Amino acid sequence: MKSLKENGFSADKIVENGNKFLIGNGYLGYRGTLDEFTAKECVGLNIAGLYDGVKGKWRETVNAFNPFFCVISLNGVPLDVRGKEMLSHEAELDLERGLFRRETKFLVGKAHVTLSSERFVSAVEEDLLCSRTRLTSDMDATFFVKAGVDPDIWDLNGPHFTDVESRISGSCVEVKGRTQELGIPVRVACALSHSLQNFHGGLGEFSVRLKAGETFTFDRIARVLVGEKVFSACSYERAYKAHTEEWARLWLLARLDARGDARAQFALDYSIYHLLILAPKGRYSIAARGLSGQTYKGAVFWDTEIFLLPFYMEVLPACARRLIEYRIDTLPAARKKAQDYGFGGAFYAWESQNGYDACSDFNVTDVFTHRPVRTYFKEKQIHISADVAYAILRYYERTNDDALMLGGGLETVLSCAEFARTYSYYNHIKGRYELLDVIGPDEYHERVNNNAYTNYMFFFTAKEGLALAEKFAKKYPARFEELLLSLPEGILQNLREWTEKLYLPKPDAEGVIEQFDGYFRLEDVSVEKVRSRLCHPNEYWGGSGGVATATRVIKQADVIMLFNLYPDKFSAKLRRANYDFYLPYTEHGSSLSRCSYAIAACGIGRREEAYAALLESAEIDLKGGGKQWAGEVYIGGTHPAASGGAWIAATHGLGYGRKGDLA
Ligand code: IFM
Repeated sequence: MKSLKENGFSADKIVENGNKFLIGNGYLGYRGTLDEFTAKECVGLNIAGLYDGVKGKWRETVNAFNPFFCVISLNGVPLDVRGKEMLSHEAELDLERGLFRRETKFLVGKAHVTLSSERFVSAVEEDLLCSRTRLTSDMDATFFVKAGVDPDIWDLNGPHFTDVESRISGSCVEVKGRTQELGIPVRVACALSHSLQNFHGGLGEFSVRLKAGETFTFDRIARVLVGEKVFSACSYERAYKAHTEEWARLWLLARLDARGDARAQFALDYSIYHLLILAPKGRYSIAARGLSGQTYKGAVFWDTEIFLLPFYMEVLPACARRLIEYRIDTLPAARKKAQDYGFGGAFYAWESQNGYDACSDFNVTDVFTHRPVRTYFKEKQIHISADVAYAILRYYERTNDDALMLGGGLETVLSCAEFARTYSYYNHIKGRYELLDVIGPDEYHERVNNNAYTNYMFFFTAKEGLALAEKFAKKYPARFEELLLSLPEGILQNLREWTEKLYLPKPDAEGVIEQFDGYFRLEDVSVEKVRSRLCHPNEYWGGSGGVATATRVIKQADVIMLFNLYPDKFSAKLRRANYDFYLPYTEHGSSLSRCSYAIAACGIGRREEAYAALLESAEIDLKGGGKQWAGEVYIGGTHPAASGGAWIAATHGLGYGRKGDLA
């Protein structure tokens, strides 16, 4: 019953629809492209947690070889949506079953031909994906089918494979290669229901003679095999049954009822679909653009902990645990990053690739000079460690999972607090600790002092971490003593003293908390005015010389985020004052922003504003919204954080309300 359908074909929408019609299973994501498309049309089969770097380029996730390439021709005319012969075309994303379908009608000579295909990435077996193609004609005809595993794949910063080889054995085709950087073997093997001839470079062909009205069916069962895994085939029907049964189970757990509001219902269903196709199956996490491609290097940001985790905690707790484990697993890397910069504790990667910080020193390219622009996200967006700790604390609050806390959770929280303590300066004149030279969630203002979000978040991290330490010391004294051995001596006492003296910016006379020291002194100008100063539509607004840098205009919710995460620590009056103050200055240049305001609006009784922002967030990928460029860097793809944020607003905001706050 729930389906996204689109009629007609427009070449301009190829990239957008690749995102919009994405299918996946947490590990693999197959873009919503058509069978006859190749790398040029951004066909992508993205693998979670598998990274490769090509010399001189950004390291990013790897796209596997394409097992579903297929071009069918009649009398030398390819059945291709882009040809003159195309009569009608419909693409469908079946949200209920996690299936992509297309049906295209062609007129070739006098023959009316219908080509339909359906594909899914198995919700049960992480390396499995299946496709079924059907062909009918109203006249007797002989078709030529070209298919196999296409080694020509889309990459932003590839090619990622060397030693690419293909082979065929019976009706099973295989293309294999090794990743350039680490030499990891990756094979895509595909069992076809018809044997290929003239096999070359992963592709081959066969012909099929059809009588008028007869249907030809062509199945492909493929696996993406990383490392030394072996291929095993199965029937399309069996895989389909297991897959659709699992989707039925997932929807039983995840379904939300929008009470007859069809638009909100569909937008939420679509958001939930995207969250379900990202649910991790192994020890990897969720990238900022999900499995839609290599944007943002396929790296994991704070998006996962702050915007996605709540969904998994409620709907798929085992996945939530995996997301937390990912951060525990990468604690050694976070400790190393802290050490490399001269600090203690754990400084998490701003853009994590299995712990390695993929964030470049030059994350944006200037549209005028085409030169890389120095950004300081990696060194200064220290709030990432507080965000990781926050996620662990909320997970524990929800689950009471003592084993996880003893198995690294508590150590991580305390290490994150310790990092902030060692990062801070003691201001001898003011008699307080300060966090200087940081970047808050609003990335347009770099290297600021005492960002309210950052200071408060670390304060709460330390406070909550200490309270838990006390609890665990009593409950598991021997284990706790052992745990202390992996932490710096005196950590608990040091953190206690630090929290007492850490500077927490207080509201001004109007009840507004200044985003960072000196923010109120910046040019008081509207978002529209700043926009009017742009000389190029893709110009970067922040950094040292951006149009927003010297103004109050912010990229995304910042102080407001703090209230969303700790609503009970700040009165509704205060939250209202800050919402009214900061909203007009917010450009929403990040897809994390609208949903943050939706959540905030829920908490202060602004139901209509909340509803509008929730819809904007939930519909971002339906409408192909969100910025596509940061300077000259492509940042398009799906927006999981917006989906997760919309879900939070719907369930914790509009759905249930917040304690005593809704007017
Ligand atoms: O994590 C976000 C960040 O807050 C804003 N820039 C994009 C990142 C990935 O979504």
